[in-house]
Amino acid sequence: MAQAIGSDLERAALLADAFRHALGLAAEMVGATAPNPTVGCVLLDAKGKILTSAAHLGAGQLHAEARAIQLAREAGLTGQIASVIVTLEPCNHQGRTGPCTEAILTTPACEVWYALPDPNPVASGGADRLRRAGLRVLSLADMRHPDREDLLAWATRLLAPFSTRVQRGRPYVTVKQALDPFGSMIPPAGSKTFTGPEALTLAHRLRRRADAILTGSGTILADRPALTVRHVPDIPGKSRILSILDRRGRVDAAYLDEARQNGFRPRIAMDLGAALRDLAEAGCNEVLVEAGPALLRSVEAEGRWDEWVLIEKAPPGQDDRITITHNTRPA
Ligand code: AOF
Ligand code: ZN
Repeated sequence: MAQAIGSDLERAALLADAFRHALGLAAEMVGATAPNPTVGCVLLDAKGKILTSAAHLGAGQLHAEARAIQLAREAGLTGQIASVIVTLEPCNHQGRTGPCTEAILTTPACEVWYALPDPNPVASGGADRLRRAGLRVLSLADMRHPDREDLLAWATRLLAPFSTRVQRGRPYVTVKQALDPFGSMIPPAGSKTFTGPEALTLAHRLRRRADAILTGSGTILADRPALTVRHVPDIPGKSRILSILDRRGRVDAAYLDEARQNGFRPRIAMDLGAALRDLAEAGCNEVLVEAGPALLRSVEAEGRWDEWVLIEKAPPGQDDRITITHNTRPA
């Protein structure tokens, strides 16, 4: 077995760098992996030098660890693998792909550092499995480095859409709400928005990372919104569910057809709870709510949200500035 990176300060710094690198790779895949989590992995040699690194690219494809190991194999570096640094506990199950624990055990790695335990009961247990096989297995919480809390917070945020779906049976809910200076959500007659390009880009970034958009029949009938990603490049090949709360069946077939042509899979739901359950069952890790005041009131009253992005236009006379506030619901 290769020698592991140790515990002195220099090695802790290498480890923190490796976690930062792995988290950065995972962050690039936000919105692309549902129903799977975003995961990044870095393989180090005994001196703490990066051999290969990889992210999980999407459901059905290799997990981050398996991909990093495959890259090492292709580069003839397998024999030098000493440490595996990964943003999620290696899986221990046969799913769409094989268990990462077994992939790791085919290498000379003697040490595994993972950021967070796997919240998915079906796949968890990887840390124990690797320990039983004689590896030194540690989590980011064990790392002695001043950046530990920041890295943990980043890892937790990256995993939140997946862990929310797995643990709470609903997707991570992001709400986007735009308000004019008088607290109204209704844009002036003849226009669909009252905020400028900055808010528009933000809205489209939120759509990009979402696996579904949730809205109400009122919004559809009033605006016939496209709800597509246009102001930022979309994730190639991604199709989203468009969940519409429409108890009375008011949304017309022509709108639903248009939505399909725009790449959506439209679904009608009777209430918020049913819509969220349906989206979780369909494998959506994150949903963006773009809706009118009535639906937003239910979301708030029922506490079914995780991040509330408020875009407020400044009162007249104060330039054309907007304020963007990201609120996170306390766990
Ligand atoms: C991922 N990517 O890099 C890791 C995952 O059906 P499968 O085989 O893709 O397994 C999915 C589960 O594997 C997932 O729910 C999670 O618990 C675990 N780890 N998943 O998609 C990865 N490390
Ligand atoms: Zn895995």
